Amino acid sequence: MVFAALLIAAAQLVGGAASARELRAADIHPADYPTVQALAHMGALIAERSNGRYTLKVFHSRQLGEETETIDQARAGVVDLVRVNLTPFNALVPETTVTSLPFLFRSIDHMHKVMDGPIGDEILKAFERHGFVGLAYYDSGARSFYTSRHPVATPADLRGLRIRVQDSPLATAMVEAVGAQPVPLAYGQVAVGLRTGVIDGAENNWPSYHDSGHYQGAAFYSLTQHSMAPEVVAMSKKVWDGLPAADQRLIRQAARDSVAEMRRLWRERERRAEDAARQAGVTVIQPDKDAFAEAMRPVHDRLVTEPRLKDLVRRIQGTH
Ligand code: GTR
Repeated sequence: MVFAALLIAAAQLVGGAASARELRAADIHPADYPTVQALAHMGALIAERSNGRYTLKVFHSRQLGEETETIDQARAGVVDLVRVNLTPFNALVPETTVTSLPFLFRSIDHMHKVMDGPIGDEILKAFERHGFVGLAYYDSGARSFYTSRHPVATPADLRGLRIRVQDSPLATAMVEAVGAQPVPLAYGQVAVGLRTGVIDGAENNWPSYHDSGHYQGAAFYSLTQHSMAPEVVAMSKKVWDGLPAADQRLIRQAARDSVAEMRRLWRERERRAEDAARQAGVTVIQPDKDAFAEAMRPVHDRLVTEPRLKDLVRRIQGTH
C-alpha cells in the first residue's frame, strides 16, 4: 500500500515537473524595487497554489528592453506578463488616459478607493479589448517635476525647458500645457539625459527619482504631485486565452493577493527614497499646486472627448 502510494506520488512529481510551465514577466525596475519584489511574491503564490505546475520568472532591470517594448512583446505573446505604469498604455487602452489625467485623484487614498473598487475593475476589464488582461494595480505614489537648471515653483518656471515625458499623448500635452518642451525618452535614458543636459528635467515619484539616479542630474524636486496614475500588472491575452479557466483564476487571484505586499514595500521605499534624496542635498520645493492644476486643466477636455470617458472622469471625481 505504502509502496503504491509512493509510486503514485513519484509519478505525480515527475508528471508535475514535466508539465511545469514557466511564465515570464517583464519589469524595467531593478531586482530590489517594490514592483519587482511584488511580482516575485506573486510568483511564489502561483507556484505554491498550482503545486509547481506554474512558475514565474521576472526579467527585471530592462533585460527585455524598455517599457513600450515590453508592452509590444506581451501583446504578441512573446512575454506572458508586464508590469508597467498606466501612462504608457494611454494610446492603447483609452480608459487609462483618464487615470493618467493631471490632478484627477485628490490623494493616494482617493486613488486607492477608485482603483480598488468597481471603476478599477472596469478599467482592468477594458484591457481585454486591446490584447491584454489587466490583473491588478500596484502603487506608484505621486509624480512631481524635477529640474537641473533652477527650482520650479510656478508653471512659468517650466517655460521653455526640455522635459522628458513617458510615451503618451497625454503626457506630452500636459507638459505643453505649462509651456515646456516635451521630450519623449525611454526611462533608461533619463539619468544620462539629465547629466548631459539633453533634457532639463523630468517628472516621477521619489523612488524612481532617487533609485535611478535622476537626482544626480536634477537637484530641484518640486512637489507638484500632478499625476497619481498607478502601475498595472497585465497579461498577454494571447497567452491567457490558452490557459484553463481554473488556472486563469489562480493567476488573477495571486496577482490580487500580491497587492498588499506591494503596498507595504512601497510605503517603506517611498520614505527611504525621499530621505536619501534629501540627505544627498536635493532642494525640495513646495510649489503653487493650484497654479499647476489650473494650467493643466485644458488637457482634460482636449484629451478626453468621448462621452463614455467623460463619464468615467465624473464618476472618479464623484468617488469619496
Ligand atoms: C516609473 C514607473 C515605470 C515607468 C517610469 C517612467 O514611476 O514605475 O514603470 O513608467 O516611471 O517614467 O518611464
